[in-house]
Order: sequence, then C-alpha cells, then structure tokens
Amino acid sequence: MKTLKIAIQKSGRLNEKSVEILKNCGLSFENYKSSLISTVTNFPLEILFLRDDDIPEYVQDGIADLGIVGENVIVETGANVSYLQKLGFGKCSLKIAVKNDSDIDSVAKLDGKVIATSYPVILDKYLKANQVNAQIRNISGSVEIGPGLGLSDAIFDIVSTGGTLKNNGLKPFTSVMNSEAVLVATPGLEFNTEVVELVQRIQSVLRART
Ligand code: PRT
Ligand code: ZN
Repeated sequence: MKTLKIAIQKSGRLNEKSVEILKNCGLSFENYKSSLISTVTNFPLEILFLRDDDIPEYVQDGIADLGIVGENVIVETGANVSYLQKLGFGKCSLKIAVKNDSDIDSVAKLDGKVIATSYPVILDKYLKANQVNAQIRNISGSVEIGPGLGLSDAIFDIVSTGGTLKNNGLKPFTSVMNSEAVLVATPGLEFNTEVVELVQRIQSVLRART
C-alpha cells in the first residue's frame, strides 16, 4: 500500500483549519511548528507543511499526491491538478479597488492605468477578456498601500471582510473571482483507494458541520 503525501500550509490563514479538518477525519499525527513533515500513525499518509504558493506545483508534479490550498493560488500558478472537494474555509474574493475619491468605476476606465497586485496572472486574463490595456505592477504584499503612495491607480487583491480596503481609503468596484480552500490531487490519483477513503472521510466531516 502506497503512503500518500498531503501538502498543507505551514503557517498562515489556512494552516489551522487544514490541520483541524484532517484531525476531524480521525487522522492521528503530531503537529509541531518546527517540523516540516509529519507521519499519520493510523492511515498511510504523510503531511508536508509548505508555503501555500508551492503547493499547486508540488501536487501537479506528484511530489505531493494531495494538497489543501486556496483556489486563487491554483489559478494563479496555472497548475494542472484535479479538484476533489471544496472545503468551506478560507473564503474570499479577488477584487479590483480604487481610492474612495477615484472616478474609476468600471473596468473600461482602467485603460492606460497602473494596477498593483500579487496576482498578475489572474488579473492579466481578466483585463484581456475585457479588452483593457492597463499596466500590471507585481507586488508581493501590502498592495493596498499603492494608491495612497501614488504607486498605482488601482489594486487587485484578496478581500474578505473589506476592513483592509476601508482602512486604506479604498473601495472595490468589481469582483473577479471567489475563492475558498480546496482539496486537490495529482491528476490520475482520484481513483486511488486511499484517496477515495480520505475524500469520503472529509465529506462526512463537512456534512456533519451543516
Ligand atoms: O506563508 P504563505 O506563503 O504560506 O502564506 P501567504 O501569506 O501567501 O497566505 P495567507 O496565509 O495570507 O493566505 C492564504 C490563503 O487564505 C489565500 O491564498 C486565500 O486563499 C485565503 N484568504 C482568505 C486570504 C484572506 N481570506 C485574506 N483576507 N488571504 C489573504 N487575505 C488578506 C488580503 O491579502 C488582504 O491583505 O487579508 C487582507 C484583506 O482582508 P480583509 O478581511 O481586511 O478584507
Ligand atoms: Zn503565499
């Protein structure tokens, strides 16, 4: 029997809920902050703790068989993975926002403007689909600071409560995609006996919650 590997986020917004759902499936494992790999003692599974950005490619390439990651990260990396189950946490939207006093209120008005984001691939696709010619500035974090500093005319970022936009004097005017944490697998592994068993356990945990 093959020991499967599942990649989850090491630390960050999805870590706690990812660990929790696996524990609720009856899986027994140690969760030390310093350890990057943990062996499940009552199921043929190892847990790899990774940066979320690396998870889609690890799963695509079969280094990990399974992964728990935000859909936004999968779409941004363009990884070829199989979607097995939406997990109901890590919910957010990717939105375009501008300064409260900006006159930009439609996608068309972004033509010729500068947009700061950590999600250049998703944004580029959206702009092309809308035939808008804007300059994308790729920034790795704190993109909300851009418009206030004159660095960009707009931002494209993750929004959940909207509090960060508000605190930075920004307002969203369009939502490009919704996202939540999903369970993904290396293509072809969907029918593996242990994968099927794990997905069934996760689905019954999710059912018990509703
Ligand atoms: O270290 P690592 O690379 O693994 O983590 P990370 O820092 O890249 O990601 P992390 O932990 O911040 O987020 C992991 C995933 O959680 C994201 O890829 C999303 O799928 C999901 N998620 C859900 C969010 C949010 N909600 C969220 N609110 N990710 C980020 N945010 C940030 C957003 O970037 C913005 O700065 O929170 C701020 C906005 O929040 P509100 O509530 O003020 O709107
Ligand atoms: Zn990340």
